[in-house]
Amino acid sequence: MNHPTMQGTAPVNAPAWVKHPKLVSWVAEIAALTKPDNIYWCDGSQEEYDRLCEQMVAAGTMKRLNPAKRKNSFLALSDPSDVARVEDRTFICSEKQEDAGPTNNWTAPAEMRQTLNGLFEGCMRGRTLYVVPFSMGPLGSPIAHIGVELSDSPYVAVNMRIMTRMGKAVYEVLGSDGEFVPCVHTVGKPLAAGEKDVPWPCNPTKYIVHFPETREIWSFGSGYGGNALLGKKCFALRIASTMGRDEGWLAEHMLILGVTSPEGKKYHVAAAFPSACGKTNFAMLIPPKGFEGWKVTTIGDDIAWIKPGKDGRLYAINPEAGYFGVAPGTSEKTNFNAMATLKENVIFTNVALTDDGDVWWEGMTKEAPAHLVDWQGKDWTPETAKATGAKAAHPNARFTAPASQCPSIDENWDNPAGVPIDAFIFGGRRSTTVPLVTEARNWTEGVYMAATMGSETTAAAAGQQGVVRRDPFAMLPFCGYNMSDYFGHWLELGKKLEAAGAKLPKIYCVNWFRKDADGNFVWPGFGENMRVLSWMIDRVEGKGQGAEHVFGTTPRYEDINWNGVEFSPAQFEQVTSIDRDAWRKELALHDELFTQLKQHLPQALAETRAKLGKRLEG
Ligand code: SAT
Ligand code: MN
Repeated sequence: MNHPTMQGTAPVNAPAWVKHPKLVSWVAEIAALTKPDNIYWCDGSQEEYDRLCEQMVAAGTMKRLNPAKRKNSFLALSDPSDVARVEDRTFICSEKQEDAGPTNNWTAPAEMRQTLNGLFEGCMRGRTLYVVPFSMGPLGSPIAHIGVELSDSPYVAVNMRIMTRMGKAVYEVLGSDGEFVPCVHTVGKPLAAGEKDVPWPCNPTKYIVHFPETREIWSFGSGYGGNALLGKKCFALRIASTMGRDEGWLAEHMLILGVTSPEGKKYHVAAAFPSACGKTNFAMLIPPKGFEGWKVTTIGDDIAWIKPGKDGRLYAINPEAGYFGVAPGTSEKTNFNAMATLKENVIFTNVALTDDGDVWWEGMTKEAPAHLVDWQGKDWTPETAKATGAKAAHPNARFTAPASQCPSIDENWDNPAGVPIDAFIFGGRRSTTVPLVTEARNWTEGVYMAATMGSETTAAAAGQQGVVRRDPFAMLPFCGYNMSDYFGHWLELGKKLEAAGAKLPKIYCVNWFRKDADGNFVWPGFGENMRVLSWMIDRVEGKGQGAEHVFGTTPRYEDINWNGVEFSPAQFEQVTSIDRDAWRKELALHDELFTQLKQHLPQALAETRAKLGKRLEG
C-alpha cells in the first residue's frame, strides 16, 4: 500500500486481460485527479466478491447474516442522511439547456466540469479506487452496451456484481477499442493520514451528473442505490434514453414479463410504473385461483431496452442482472417469488436485524418480532414503535439479489435477441380518478396517456411523499433529455414501424391503487392483476370485449374472469367509475403539464388533448 504522503501516485497496474489503452489511460487520468491510495481492477469472481464482503464486515459497513437463515447474505446500514435518490441534486448537462428540457436540472457542461474538478480533486485519498467493468444486457447482445464504473466504494463494487454482468468477460467484448460509458463515482469522503473510516462514508454535498453528448456520468457524495450504482438509473435510463433517441430505440423504466396461456401461447408485456409502485411484484406475479394453467415469467423488474427487430416488432431485453427491490411490503403474500429469491446471496440495505441474525421489515410478517435492531442500529420493539411511529426498516430499504435466483425467471431473460413486446402498460399510484384499466384506441392516444400519467410520490426519492405529481412514462426523474422530444421520439417510432407495416403493441393505462372512503385499497391484491392481464391478452388476440368511453376502451364487469375471487360489480364500479368533475380537474393538470413542456411539445398531443376535452363534455 502507498504511504499516505505518496497519495496520488498509486500505480495503475492494469492486468494483462485489459487490452484497451484508452480505458487504461482514462483510469490513470481519474486516479491522478482523485488520488486514491490503491487501484483495484475487479475481475467479477466469486472469490473477489467474498473477499470484498469480508473486508466490509471487518470495516463495519456490513454484517454477515446468520448463514442458517440467509446463506452468504449481508446487511448494510447507510448513513441516515443517505437513503434514497436525490432528484434535486441530479443534473443533465447537455450543451443546450433546451435539450435537457424544463423537467431536468441543467448546468452548462463547462461550468459543471469546473465544479466537478474541484469536488473530485483528491476525493479518494486514503481509499481504493475499484475499476468495475460491466455489461448492461447479455454479454455481446446487439441490444446491450458496456460501462466502466470507477468507484471508491467496495459496497458499489459488490452490488454491481449482482446488478450487472460484471467482470473479466466484459473486457473480451470490449477488445482493444470497444465503446464504453465512463462512470466516475465517489462517496466524497477522503481520509486524512491515520483517520479512521466510518461504516457508511458519504458527503452532505451531492452531485449526480450526466453529460449526454459525451455519454459520461459523474456521481459525488452518495453511496446509495441509483445515486451510486451507476449502471442503473444513470446509465440504463438517463444516458441510454439519449442513445435511444439518437439511434432509434427506447430505454424505459419498465418491467418485462412473459405470459403463457393454458394453450401454450406466449406473450410479452412491458410495464412502466414509478419507483416503489409494485413493478417487482407485477413482474413476479403468480396467477391466482381461477387461472390454472396460466404462467407468468420474469424477464426484468425495472428497466427495459427496446429495439426494433428486422420483422418490425419491438424486442426488449432487461439490461440488469439483479433486483434492487423495495423490501418493506414484500412478503410471501405480496410477492412469493421475491421472497424465494431472497433466500441466499443477498445484500440487504437499511432493513432491520432480528435477534437470531436474520432480517425483517414492515409487511414481511403480520406480527413484528418482539425485538429488533432497526435500520439505524437502535433497539426496536413493537411497543415503542407504537408510541413513536419509528419504522424498523427504512421505507426505501432495499434488497440486492441475483435475477437468476428468481423461481419465475423467464427462459429467455438472458437471450441476447430479447423478447417481442405485445403490449405496453403504464400505471401510477392514484387513490382516485384513474380507472383500473383503459386500452388506448391508437398509438398516439397511448402516448398521450403515458405522457400525462400522474402518481402519488413514494419514499424511493428524497422529498415529500403521497402528493400527486405528473410522471410521464414513469420517466420524469430518468429521462436524459427534453421530455417533449422524448414524446416526439415515441410518436415517431410508432409512425415509422406502422409505415413499415408492423403491428404495433397495444397500449394500456392501469391503476391498482384506487381507495374507498375509508382509505383502503379496493382492488384485492397484486396477484389479481392477472385478471386484467388476461383481458389485455384477449384484446391482443382480437377477442376480448369492452366498452368504449371518453379515454379509450375499458372492460365491463362481465368481460373479466372473476373465477376464484369475490369481487362484486359494486366494487368493480369503485375501481372503474369515471367521475366527470374529477376528470375536468385531471385534464386541467394535463394542461398544466403541457404548458410546462410547451417547448418542442408534439402537436399530436395537443390535438389529442383537445379531442378528449370535447368527448368529456360531449
Ligand atoms: O434509483 S434506485 O435504484 O435507488 C431505486 C428506484 O428509485 O427505483
Ligand atoms: Mn425503478
